[in-house]
Amino acid sequence: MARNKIALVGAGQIGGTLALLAGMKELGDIAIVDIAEGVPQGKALDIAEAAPVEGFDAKYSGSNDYEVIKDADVVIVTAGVPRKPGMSRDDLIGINTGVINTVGANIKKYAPNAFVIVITNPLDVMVEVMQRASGLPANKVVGMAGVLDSARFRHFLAEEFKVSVEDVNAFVLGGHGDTMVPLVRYSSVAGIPLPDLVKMGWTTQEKLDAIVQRTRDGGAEIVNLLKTGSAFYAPASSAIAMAESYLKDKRRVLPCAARLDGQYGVKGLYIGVPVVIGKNGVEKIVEIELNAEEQSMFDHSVSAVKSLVAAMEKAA
Ligand code: A3D
Repeated sequence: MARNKIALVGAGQIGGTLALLAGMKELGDIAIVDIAEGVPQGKALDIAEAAPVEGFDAKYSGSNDYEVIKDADVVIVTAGVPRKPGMSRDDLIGINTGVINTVGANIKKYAPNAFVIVITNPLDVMVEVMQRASGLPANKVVGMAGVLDSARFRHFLAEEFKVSVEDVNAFVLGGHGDTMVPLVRYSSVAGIPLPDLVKMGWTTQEKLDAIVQRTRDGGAEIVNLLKTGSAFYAPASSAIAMAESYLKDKRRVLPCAARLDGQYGVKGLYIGVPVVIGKNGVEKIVEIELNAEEQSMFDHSVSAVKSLVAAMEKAA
């Protein structure tokens, strides 16, 4: 039985971490492509040499030629530039649109049956560019952001409550940016919703509001600490969870940037919503009920993403 093939476009900080995690989880063989000469080859060889020590089997190949991604089952895209301190994700739009157009054309040529996960920022717009450039159906092209944003929310909540991260569930909707909508009402500890935990005296509304804001600013917090790039360990873990759900047909319910077709009153726009990921890619978009305040935050996020798409179309 042939192993699955995972292609990684971009061999930078996230790409290298993805390559290690995919191998350690034995998700399949790994092909890495990047324009930087020697980098995909070097990372592929370095990780292949870790495999005997860690005890996993995966074949690694690295190349500057897109042919290496041929017939991949999953393609995870991080090619492009990350932001530096003081930059917003949106400042990356011009340069990364060109990169994603090239990557999309190569996915169309070499891996037209793949499930494609985009990580390059500004996320909600880049996943739109990818779907158009690759011509793949919208259920096979998604963006990674919500798993990361909700992981950050879960981490902060677990610290506040002094409980295991495993018992904290968190929900984040909307675009990946300052307008993201952490949904307090749908987030819980062992099934107990956060508003109930406030009533139970586990935390205060002020502390919860501060955690929500820290979640929104989670990416910038890491950029300011690292100074030379953005987060990469947690983004890589998050994309691997999405790839694993597809490859193993787990049907996990994960927040992803998916193309809406009337759900939440939005049509033809990629934005973060809970989806079921199984062997056909996005198998279902989960539409939850929002109260007036949540709906207004979501609408605000939708307009922010819409104006970015318009800016991308104007620049193209
Ligand atoms: P970095 O370490 O710079 O890696 C990017 C790689 O892309 C580099 O190795 C480049 O050589 C390569 N590259 C550039 N242009 C091309 C091209 N045309 N074809 C192939 N490869 C190319 O960045 P990173 O890994 O830290 O981040 C990658 C992207 O992910 C950036 O756009 C970040 O902003 C984004 N990011 C998104 C999230 C989300 O949650 C959505 C989180 C963190 C980072």
